Amino acid sequence: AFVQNLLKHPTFLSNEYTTKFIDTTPDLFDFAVTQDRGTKVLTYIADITVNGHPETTGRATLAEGFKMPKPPTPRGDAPAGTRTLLDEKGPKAVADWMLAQKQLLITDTTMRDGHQSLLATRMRSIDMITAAPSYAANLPELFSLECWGGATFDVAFRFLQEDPWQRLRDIRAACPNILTQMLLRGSNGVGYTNYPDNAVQAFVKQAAETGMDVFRVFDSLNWVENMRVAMDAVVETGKICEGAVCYTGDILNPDRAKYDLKYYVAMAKELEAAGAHILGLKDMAGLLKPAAARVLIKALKEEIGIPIHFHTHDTSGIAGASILAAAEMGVDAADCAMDALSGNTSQPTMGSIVEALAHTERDTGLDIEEIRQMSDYWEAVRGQYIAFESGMQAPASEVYLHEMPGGQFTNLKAQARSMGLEERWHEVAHTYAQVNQMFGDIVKVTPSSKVVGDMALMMVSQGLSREQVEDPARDISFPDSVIDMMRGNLGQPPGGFPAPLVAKILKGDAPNLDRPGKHLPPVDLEAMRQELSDKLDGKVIDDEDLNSYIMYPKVFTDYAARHEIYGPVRALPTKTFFYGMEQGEQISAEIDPGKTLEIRLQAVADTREDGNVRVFFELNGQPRVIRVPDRS
Ligand code: BTN
Ligand code: 3PY
Ligand code: ZN
Repeated sequence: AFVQNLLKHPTFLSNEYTTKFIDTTPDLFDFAVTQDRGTKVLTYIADITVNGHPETTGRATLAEGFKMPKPPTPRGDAPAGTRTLLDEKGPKAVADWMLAQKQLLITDTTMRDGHQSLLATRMRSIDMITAAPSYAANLPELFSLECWGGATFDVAFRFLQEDPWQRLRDIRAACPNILTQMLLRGSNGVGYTNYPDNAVQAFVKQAAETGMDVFRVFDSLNWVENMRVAMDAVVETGKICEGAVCYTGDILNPDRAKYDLKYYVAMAKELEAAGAHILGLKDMAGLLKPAAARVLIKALKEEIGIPIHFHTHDTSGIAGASILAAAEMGVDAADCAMDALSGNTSQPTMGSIVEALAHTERDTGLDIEEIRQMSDYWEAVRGQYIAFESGMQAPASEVYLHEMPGGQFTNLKAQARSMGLEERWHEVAHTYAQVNQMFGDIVKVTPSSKVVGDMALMMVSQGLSREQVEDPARDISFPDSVIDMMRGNLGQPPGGFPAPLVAKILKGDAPNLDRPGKHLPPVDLEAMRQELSDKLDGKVIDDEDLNSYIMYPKVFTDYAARHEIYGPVRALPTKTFFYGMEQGEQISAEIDPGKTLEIRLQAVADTREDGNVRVFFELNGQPRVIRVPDRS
């Protein structure tokens, strides 16, 4: 009834229909949904086949002769790995083991930062879960799989029409022996704003229950005070707390004295004292040059007693050298991406780091042949996401000027393009650097990086200079995110924000200098559960749904509404999800363990006068006709 209703709705039949229409037309939901899941999935395929996917239409399309990605065959059962150690002996034992052994431990970021930084975070769960058993059997020497958190959480709901919790649960089940790892933005959770303490605590607890092992916790202004709630919550779960220092500036450059060696060592000590099992060194923009890495890692190894885990980005093209330098000075673990999803704004290339360290004291113990085979799989996977490639052709030293995080770089470039500023990209980059100085030289990482980006785009598009923005006599309409940050809603950077600028932006209002969470009332979890249930026709709300709703109320309910129409589209192959099906094509979609839909597209009829198209399928051998509006 719902879909019939939807298909007949006048707005739906016009060209104006988008997902927004469903969200803004609540009367569609006045009718009980009776469609079975097979019909829902066919409705999705029919719609995409007829009308195209809104995100891939007009973009580069799959290469000729594209073949479905096939993972390497798992060689036997999953042997014991790092996860086994955590399960049996706990987080402290993992940290001690990291310190005690010689090899450079490697985290694979392909399933999180790799695609976040190269493919706008669009990688779908099925492509990860398909590879997970091969990781478990063939690459059990990996320290961890970074596969969750950062931007993956909201992108899954918003753009991929799938549930990130289910992704985590499935990866966990398919790869039980290697640690899973996530990126947690401290009090900002996996969002862009500070949440009440109990929301952060509930989220961490749920993530641990669903399958997360290593939580890399950071704060976007490097304010340890604002990390404690999240760090304590992780420690409470018995999982591994990696407290991260975000690296910015250049410790060897006397002109950037604000973030010098002493600053980083002091923050590392604070994190160790705060209960971190591991110290994360999070170089989100790839600014730690090899010589500086040598100095920094040497000092940290001397000054702290917990293992050090180095994360960087290859935007400049020499981040691999920084990893090797860090390895030489005894860094315990480093992040790499599988070759096919490495380099440029992503992490350095795993196979090359493994080769570079082979037959040295820091030999990673990873099998290069297994890496090559796994990378072949990722190469085929990447081919499916060609519509989301950024077009970045080469590494660039300009990153040392603008200091944009790898995950932001291509995004901001796309944003600049959409504002007609594409030819002025280098100006945007320069302005980004000026805004950073104007804000007092701050750490730039989600969400503070977004604030700097918003301000830079605004200045370039309005032709404003830093002097004009700072001029007390000149009226400036600042972006909301800038006002919010100056109010103190993301916390405080070292030394605070420049007082004259704060006064101008807040028009004399006093900023909040306390930890933002101190003044946020706790969320009433059970009231939120009830509210969500009411919005979803009395559905029983589990803790995963509740935590999603707390983090992203509208994103989650929009997802849930679309889920009613399209069903478990997560089970579709990625090619089908983005491009629909061809006549005569047959696919399988396992919508539950053991429950598989065999789908064959027979024909697409001509559009009728009423604007609808009939799409003829065979579903598990039975004919099915689906009507969808032609909006193409
Ligand atoms: C998305 O939100 O982009 C992913 C879900 C799919 C949206 C479907 S695709 C067909 C229809 N047309 C739209 O513009 N949105 C829905
Ligand atoms: C994120 O917060 O998503 C990041 O990747 C920051 O580097
Ligand atoms: Zn990163």
